[in-house]
Amino acid sequence: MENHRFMFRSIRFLPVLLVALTSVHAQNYDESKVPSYTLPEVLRTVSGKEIKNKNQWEKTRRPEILALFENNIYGQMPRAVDSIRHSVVTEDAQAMSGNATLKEVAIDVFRNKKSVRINLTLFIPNKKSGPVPVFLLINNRPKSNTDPTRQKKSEFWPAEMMIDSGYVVAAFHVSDLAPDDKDNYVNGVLQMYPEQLSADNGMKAIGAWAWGASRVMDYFEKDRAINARKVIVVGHSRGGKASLWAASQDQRFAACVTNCSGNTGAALARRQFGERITKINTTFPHWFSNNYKKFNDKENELPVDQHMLIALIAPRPVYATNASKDLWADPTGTYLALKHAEKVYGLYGKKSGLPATPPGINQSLPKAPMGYHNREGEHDMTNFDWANFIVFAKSF
Ligand code: GTR
Repeated sequence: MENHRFMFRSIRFLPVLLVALTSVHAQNYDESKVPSYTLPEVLRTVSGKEIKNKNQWEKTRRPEILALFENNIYGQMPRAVDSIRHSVVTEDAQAMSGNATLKEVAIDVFRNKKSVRINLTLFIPNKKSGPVPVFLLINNRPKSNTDPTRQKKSEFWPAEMMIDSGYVVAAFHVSDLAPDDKDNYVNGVLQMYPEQLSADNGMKAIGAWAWGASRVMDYFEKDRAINARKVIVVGHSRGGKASLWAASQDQRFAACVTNCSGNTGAALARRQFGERITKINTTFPHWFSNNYKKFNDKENELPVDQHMLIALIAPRPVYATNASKDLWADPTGTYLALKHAEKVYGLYGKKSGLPATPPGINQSLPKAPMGYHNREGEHDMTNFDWANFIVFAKSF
C-alpha cells in the first residue's frame, strides 16, 4: 500500500522531473538563443597588461594562455622519457602501383619500466625532389580507414589523392596512446605517467593523443625523406580537438587542420550552441582534465575560450572546417573563434583573408594563414575536405 502511494506520488512528479532534466540537457540549435557573452581578451594578460607586439606575446601572454589551457582543460603534457626506439617494420617501394613507398614504423617509447608502441603508417611519393611535406592524421575512427594494403580505401584518409598531390600521408591510431573509453583510457601513455592520474590538471585521453602526434614528429625529424618543417597535423572531431592541442603546444608542427572539431575544439564555448561543456564532460569523462569539470554549466567562468587555442598556433596556418548538418559542432562558433584569433596573427604581420561573416556552404577559403569551409553534409571528413587542405597547404 505504502509502496503504491509512493509510486503514485513519483509518477505525479515525473513530468516536472522530465522537464527539469530536458532543460538542463537541451542543446541549443537556435542562434537567437545564444546568450550575450564577453570573450577573454587574447591580447591582455591576466594581470591586465596590454600586449602590443609579438615579443610580448611570445614572452608573456602565449605561455600564460598555454598554462591556462593545460591547467583548466587539456591537462599537462609530460615530456620526460627514458628512451625512444624507431623501427621500420615494413618498407615497400612498389606501393600504390609504384607511385609510393609504404613504411610502417614502430615508435616505442619507454619510461618507468612501461612503454607504448605507436604504429605509424606512411606513404611517401616516389616522384619527389628532396624531403617531402607531410599530412599526419590522428585517426580516431576504425583502423581500416588507414589500410596500409590499400585494399580498403576511405575518404577519411584518401592516401592516393595525397600522394598524387606530392605529399607524404601518414597516420596513427588514437588507441595506441589511450583507448577511447572511460574505463580503459589509462592503458597507454598514462601507464608511463601515473602521476598524471592523481593530478587535477593531469593529462587524459585527448592529451595522450596529442602527445602521440609529438612522438611521431620526433620520428619525422629523423627520417630524411620527410620535410619535418612542413608537417600538417590533421584531426577530425575528437581527433580535431587533439590536432589543435598538438599544434598549440608543440611548435614544430607547421600547420593544423581541425575538421568538425566543435566543443573544446575550434568552437567558442561561451556561445553554448550545440554541444556544451557539461555534456562533453559527462559523455566523455576521460577526455579532459578533472579541473575542466569545474566549468560544467559555467562557460563564462573559463579563463580562456577556444579562439585563444587557435591563437597559440599563430603565426602558423590553421584550417578549420564544419559540415552544414553538423550543428552539434557549431559552425558559426568555429568561424568566430578563427576571427577572434586574427589579431595574434596580426602581430606577425599575417593578415587573414576571412570575411567578417561566414562564407556560404561549400564556399571554401583555403588560404593561409587561416582557412575555413562549411561543407554540405554530415559530420565526417571527405575528399572535398582533403582537396581543400591540399590547396591550403600549397598556399604557404
Ligand atoms: C561526439 C562528441 C563530439 C565529437 C564527436 C566525434 O559524440 O560529442 O564532441 O568529438 O563525437 O568525435 O565524432
